[in-house]
Amino acid sequence: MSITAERPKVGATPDPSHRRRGAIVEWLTTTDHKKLGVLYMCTAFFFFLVGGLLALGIRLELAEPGQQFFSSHTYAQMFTIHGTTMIFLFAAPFGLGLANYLVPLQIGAPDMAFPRLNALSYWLFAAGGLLIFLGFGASGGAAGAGWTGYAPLSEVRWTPGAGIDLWIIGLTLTSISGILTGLNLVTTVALLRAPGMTMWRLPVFTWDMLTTSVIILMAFPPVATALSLLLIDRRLGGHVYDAATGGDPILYQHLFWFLGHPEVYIVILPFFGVITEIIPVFSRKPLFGYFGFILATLAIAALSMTVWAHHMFTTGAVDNPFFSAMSMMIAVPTGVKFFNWIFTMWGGKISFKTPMLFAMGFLFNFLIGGVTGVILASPSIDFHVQDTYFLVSHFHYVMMGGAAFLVFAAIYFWFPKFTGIKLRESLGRLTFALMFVGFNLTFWPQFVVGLRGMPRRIVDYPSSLGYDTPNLVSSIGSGVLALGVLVFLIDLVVSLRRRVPAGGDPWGGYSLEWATSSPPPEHNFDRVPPIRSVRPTFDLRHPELADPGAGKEVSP
Ligand code: HEM
Ligand SMILES: [Cu+2]
Repeated sequence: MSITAERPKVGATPDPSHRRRGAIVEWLTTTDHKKLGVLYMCTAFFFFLVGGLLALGIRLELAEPGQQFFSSHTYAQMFTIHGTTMIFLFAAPFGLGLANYLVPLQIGAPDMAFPRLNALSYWLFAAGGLLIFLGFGASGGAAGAGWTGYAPLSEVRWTPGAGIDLWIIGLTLTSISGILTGLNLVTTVALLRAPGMTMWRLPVFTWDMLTTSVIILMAFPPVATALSLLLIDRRLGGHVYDAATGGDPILYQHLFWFLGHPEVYIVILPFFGVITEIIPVFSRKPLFGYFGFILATLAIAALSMTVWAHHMFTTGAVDNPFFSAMSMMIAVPTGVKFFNWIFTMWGGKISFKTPMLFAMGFLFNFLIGGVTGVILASPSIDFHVQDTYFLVSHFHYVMMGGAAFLVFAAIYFWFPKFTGIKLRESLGRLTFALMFVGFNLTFWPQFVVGLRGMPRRIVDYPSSLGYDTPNLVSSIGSGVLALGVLVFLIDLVVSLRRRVPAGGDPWGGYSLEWATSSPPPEHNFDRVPPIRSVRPTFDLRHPELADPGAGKEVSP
């Protein structure tokens, strides 16, 4: 099947400034999934840098006891906007951006099902992010009620400024954006797969994005509802969360965490997909247990909708044993995935390139994040460490050591596909080393201070409680981590300046995106290769090795 179309030749544009303006307009008005994917990823990464600067400010303040740099009011805005940015404007949208770029390529489609809706999603996300940051210019400053925005703290009586209103509207826009992208991805995978691309031949990343999209469709509407009701309370005289007039603040927590917990999986599942694309390629082996992996993904998705109230153990208003048991059960399918990854590497010819280094760093960090999660799922322990740095460290092991490490793995792996050029391997390894050491230096001490009782969300702490040394180590670690990110930015600049062409398939990839040029043409494929297994590009390279059973149709 050929879907080549000659692009109409546009007459030569003589004036370079005219051409540059033309290129800018083209990017701003694009509906091409690859361009939108790049816009998403660049915007999300920009938010990572801004959120990271806020984190450095926080660590600067906490390096020593005594209040040195920020008022408690400013500090509250910093951790709130840091958390909000990292979760809603960086980690989740980066996964969606990657999906925008990769899913149509991986299934052999020319674009997403609804290209214009796709552009709308991106612009809603960008506008939402902008609104949240505009809060810094509002009277009373940006939102400061934590990334969870719990009522009644976020009610107008306690936080009257416009920062929270902008935060609510901004988050609602990003929620709508997420819902539209979810719809688009589900439709694309359902309807636009190339001939031969059955469901059981979908690359794991695409499977994980399909699953993530379904979670998005279930979890985002409740949070948009929670936030809209909060806005009604704040500005239109509602009393939904106001206990004094018959409202219920616990309702806010239910609605928020009905999204909030699945959000963790909206963040992490795309990156489970990323690592599962990377490990087989760099182990020179097919994925161990494809079916088991997909089933585990579906099980995680289903369970993730049933655990939200483990964030509410201490309210006394939920069924703790039920939510504890469901939370612990998630460890089982997650453990299945760990075995998938480890047995794929087992006996493989591992090549320790930068994407693989980040993937292995993830395995270490995420294991610690996961195990401490099971510990926290026990209500009797949670009662002790709720709202301490133990929890802060736990979720950073999942989000930063987990998801963000795989953002870097994904960038190093697919950058050659996006741009046609390679990043520098030496700088990549240095980035990894600094980030791995810096990350663990930052967050391991937080387990220690957490167990010693240090609460989160405080601008200062007394010096007599054993908090000083771990906090200092943690702040130094965050500097090392930042240095790692800086080396990455240098790598970007150096590689874009002195270009080393990558070719269509620099790593010996397995999935369909490696079968087209780098970057791919506007319509993605001049020819979609025959798809007879989960590794069509591998089959193309090694017809002699193609799985003898691979020609058989496996019905979806
Ligand atoms: C770049 C490295 C990072 C550092 C050094 C860092 C540091 C911190 C610190 C010290 C706090 C605690 C503030 C407090 O409770 O007083 C915090 C809170 C938080 N961080 Fe990070 N963080 C980083 C990356 C991330 C990432 C990648 C995510 C998520 C994807 C994230 C999500 C959060 C959230 C949700 C909070 C809670 C905010 C709140 O209490 O409302 N962080 N971070
Ligand atoms: Cu949770």
